[in-house]
Amino acid sequence: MKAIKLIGTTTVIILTILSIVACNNKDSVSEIAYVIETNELRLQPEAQVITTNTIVTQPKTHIVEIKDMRFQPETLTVHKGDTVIWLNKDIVTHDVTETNNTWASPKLAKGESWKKAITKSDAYYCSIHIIMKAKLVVE
Ligand SMILES: [Cu+2]
Repeated sequence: MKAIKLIGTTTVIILTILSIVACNNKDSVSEIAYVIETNELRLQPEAQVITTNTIVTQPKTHIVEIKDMRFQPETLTVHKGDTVIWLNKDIVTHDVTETNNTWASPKLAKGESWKKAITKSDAYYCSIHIIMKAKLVVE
């Protein structure tokens, strides 16, 4: 019984739509189209809230003086992204060479300087005077 009733209801709906379309009235057709369109389920994307606890600090510039055959300070603590300038204040030429030779400055004569942005902790030395050793600590 339920199936027959359902078929009957469906037939009534179809006949109603057909009779509206049969009118050949453009307004009626577009009204049907409009109703169908507004019955679509539209999902709105949910807003995403992203929380970060990162504290942004401006990169700093540090100076390591090379004098009296030493890097001063011999241990320098920096933040990742900081720049270090090595300034040769000795009367002899020095350089700044990473212990594993991953980077190195050119030879620095008296009064010359060289700078590098620091991304990780590294030990370095002067390849001209290998007893001159120092290190950068990134915290
Ligand atoms: Cu040196």
